[in-house]
Amino acid sequence: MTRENAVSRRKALKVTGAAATTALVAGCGGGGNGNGNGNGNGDSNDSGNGGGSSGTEIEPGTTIELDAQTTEWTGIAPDSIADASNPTLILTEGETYTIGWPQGDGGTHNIELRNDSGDVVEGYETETTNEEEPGDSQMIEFEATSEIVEYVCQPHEAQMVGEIQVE
Ligand SMILES: [Cu+2]
Repeated sequence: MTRENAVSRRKALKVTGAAATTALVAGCGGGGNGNGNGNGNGDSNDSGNGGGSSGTEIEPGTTIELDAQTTEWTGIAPDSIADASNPTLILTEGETYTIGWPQGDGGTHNIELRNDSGDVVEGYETETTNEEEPGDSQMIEFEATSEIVEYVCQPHEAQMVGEIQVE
């Protein structure tokens, strides 16, 4: 199983279906021809990606809802990110999504999508507000591009920050 760790995290996340095959091949050592059929994929979700580094694939068109807590973004929807702290989102390049926070803790928050230089991408940002139920005013519709690497609350950028991986 150590061989599996050599696979880059990104690739491991991307090819969950093939992961079983990879492990099977790795297990064959030098002698085998590695043509196992790898037909079991029932365990491909959640089991292999330990720690806080795993991401969640989000269906194109999904509205991603977060709860703006001063200490973190807490996932609300879809169910696959419910209750997760600063969930890592895996999106498909060129597809459209909506992200934002329909509820918060009354602190002053916004949401913005940033590139790896820390700059807002394509004007994808909202005005800060301390409303607890800001509704659509804190929702952003955006196209997933490889430029986008994280979603951030500007006033709490050290705590309220989550990774976006576009593939
Ligand atoms: Cu905030």
